[in-house]
Formats: sequence, C-alpha cells, structure tokens
Amino acid sequence: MKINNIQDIKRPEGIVVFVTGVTGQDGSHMVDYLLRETNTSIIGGARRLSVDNHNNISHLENEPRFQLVNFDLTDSHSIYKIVECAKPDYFINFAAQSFVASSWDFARQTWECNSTAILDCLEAIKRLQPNCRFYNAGSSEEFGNVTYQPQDENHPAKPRSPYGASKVAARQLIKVYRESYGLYAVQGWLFNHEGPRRGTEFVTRKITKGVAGIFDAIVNNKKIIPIELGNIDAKRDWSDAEDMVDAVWRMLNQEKYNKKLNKEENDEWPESYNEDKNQKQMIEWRAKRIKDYVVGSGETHTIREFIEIAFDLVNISGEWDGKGIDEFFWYELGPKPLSSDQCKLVTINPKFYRPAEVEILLADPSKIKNELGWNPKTSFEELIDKMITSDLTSYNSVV
Ligand code: F7E
Repeated sequence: MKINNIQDIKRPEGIVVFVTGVTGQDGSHMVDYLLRETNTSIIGGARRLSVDNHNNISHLENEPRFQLVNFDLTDSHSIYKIVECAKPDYFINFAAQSFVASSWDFARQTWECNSTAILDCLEAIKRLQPNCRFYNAGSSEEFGNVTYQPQDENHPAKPRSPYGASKVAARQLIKVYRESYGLYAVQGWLFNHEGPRRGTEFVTRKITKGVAGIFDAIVNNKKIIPIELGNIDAKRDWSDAEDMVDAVWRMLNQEKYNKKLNKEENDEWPESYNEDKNQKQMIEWRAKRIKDYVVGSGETHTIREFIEIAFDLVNISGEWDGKGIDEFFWYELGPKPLSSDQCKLVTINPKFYRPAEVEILLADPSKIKNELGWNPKTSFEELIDKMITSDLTSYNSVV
C-alpha cells in the first residue's frame, strides 16, 4: 500500500479523521467503521517498519476516502506536522505500547509512547487546531488492583504495571487540557477487546491460533504442539473490538448520542472553541459535560474458561490435571499410540507470569449504554467462535 509522507498530505474535503495505530486491531476497525457509518475522510498513521505489517488494512488499498501516512507518535514533529497539514476534525489515537507484559521490560518506552506523546498531541491540538476532537485509548488496566466489582467510572486508579500507570498519566493530562482550555478530549476505559485482527502475543489470539493448529494436527495426524500459558486463573471482561470502535465514536460525539445534554441544560452545544465569545464559559461548559466512559461487556471469565470453550468449539474434549506450574489440559480422546506428552493441549510456562498481575476485571458499562446508547452485538462465545473460525482458515480447515 502506498505510504505518503506527512508533508505530501493534502487535506481532503469535508470532515477529516486522523487515526493513529491504523495497522493494529483497533485502528483498522476504526477505519472500517468510519467508512461504513460516516462520510468522513480518513488519514491513517502508521510507523514505518522495514517489514510491512499491513495485513489489517490491505483491503483499503483502493479506498478513495483513505490515505496512509508515515507517522511516529513518539516523534513530536510528526504530531505537529500532521495536525498542521491535515487539519483534522478528529484525532483518534490508538498508537501505543499496548502489550502489558512488555511494559516492565520497556518501561521508559512505554511511558514515552503512552504518556509523553499524549502531552504532545494535546499541545499540538491546542496550538494549531483547537476545535479538533481528541480520543486517546484508555484501559481497564488503570483500575489494576481493583477495590470493588464491577468497575465503574468512579473506581480509583490502582495500576499494577508501567503500562497501567502510563494510561493513568495520560488520562490526567487529558482532563487537565479539557478543564484548562476547553479541548474536546476524552479517554475511554476500554476493557479487553479482541478479534481475528488481534496480535498473536495477546492471550485470546494465542489460544485461538493454538487451538486451530492443534485441530489441524489431530485431523492430519501430525504432532500436537501444546499452547504454553502463564496465569490461567486471571479474569478478564472481553468484548469484540468491532463493538468497541462504535463506543469510541459515540464518546467523540456525545451531544449527538446523548439527547439529554442539550435538553437538560437548556442551551446549545457550543460548536467551536475560537468563535465562542465567552471562552471561559465554553471551557466550563465542556469540562462539566464531556465525559470519559467505561466500556466493557459486564461479564468476566477466566482464561481457563476461554480455553475450554475454544477447544469445545472445535469438538476437542479435554480435561485438566496436575497443579500449579505442573497443571495441564490434555486430550481425552488422544489416539492410543500417542505418548502422554503428545496428548497435552495446554501447559503452564512460568515465563508468562507477570511481575504483578491484575487478577480480575469486570466492567459496569451502564453509563455508556444509558447515556450514549451503546449496545454491543457480539457475545463472549460468538467472539471466540469468530476468532477460531478465522484462525482455522489459515490451515484451510473448517469444523
Ligand atoms: O493478558 C494472562 C495475563 O496480554 C490477559 C491489552 O489490550 O487489555 C490487554 O491487556 C491475561 C493476563 O491482555 C498468558 O497474565 C496468561 O492476566 O491478553 P493479555 P491484558 O494484559 O489484559 C487491556 C485492557 C489493555 O489495555 C492492553 O493494552 O492473560 N495470561 N497466560 C497471558 N497473557 C499473555 N499475553 N500470554 C500468555 O501466555
């Protein structure tokens, strides 16, 4: 796919949305959503890599409303240049160091990408394009060592990882810019969200890809390669990433989805920042009304449950045996000549344990449902099914 340099970008007509991290799961789904649900033009930012990683956006090759641009969130010049050249109406940031486990190994890089760079985005918007609406990807990892269930917008920040801490810092910066300058800047608390475009290092995709491989091995009488995992008793609130990007767009257009905003206050949603005669009033208006929302399914499941359902969907019945790091999930109907090792489907490898774990996450999404009308479409089982079905296609297999 053709990648433009920032200075060669010409601002398209109409509403322009700049989406970073566009080759990733959320960025690519955001572009698909905007193309389908809006008439905006989209500029997608992606970091240049020597090996191209455009799988998630290859279907956009000939899309006239989409342009790809070389962009690095940790380079502040990149941020200023894109805001200056593209003059976006919306800036949606999905670029991040998003893998929690790596945030202990690359703590500084995590901070620069997830916190410092957000300050650069806010400054660039404030100085060059103050009416641009900004979304930053927040996370349930901000809640971390949770104090109550389910977690709502009032839950305190108790991060357990450099990743969680970096997202808390970004949230505070966003709040400060909203309350100081009246920027329309929000950060949703998105709980885990998955799908076939998820990176293979995240636990859900690691499992579905592994299950598809084991299914292929059994059907073709090949050696089974067990899936090696860490803490399988952690609980997560998993949603479909496609449902999440809808929530993001709603958070960026709260006055359109929350009809009460105008009615209750008996005044009009202020259209713009500069033209407003009374800037102080405008700042107070926005700071009081624009909200960050919790987004999740409202269900929590262990990784163990995810594994059981995934194997069940491909008709492989397994059983748990052993304890702690010696625990394993084994294939009950293993053909007899297989050694017990070959019958193992899942094993535990302590290298996947984290220095500190978030044991349980469970969202209370009632605010976004009631106020912005968000309504997720995919259930937990449907999500696993969708991921396995997709992973099986790489083996040309169907169940
Ligand atoms: O881990 C456990 C692991 O890496 C989930 C990111 O999108 O969601 C994601 O963060 C759980 C953890 O996601 C393995 O210890 C066990 O308890 O899939 P994950 P995450 O850390 O929850 C939040 C909301 C974000 O914001 C993040 O950006 O699974 N687990 N065994 C494992 N995890 C991995 N990755 N690999 C294992 O082998």
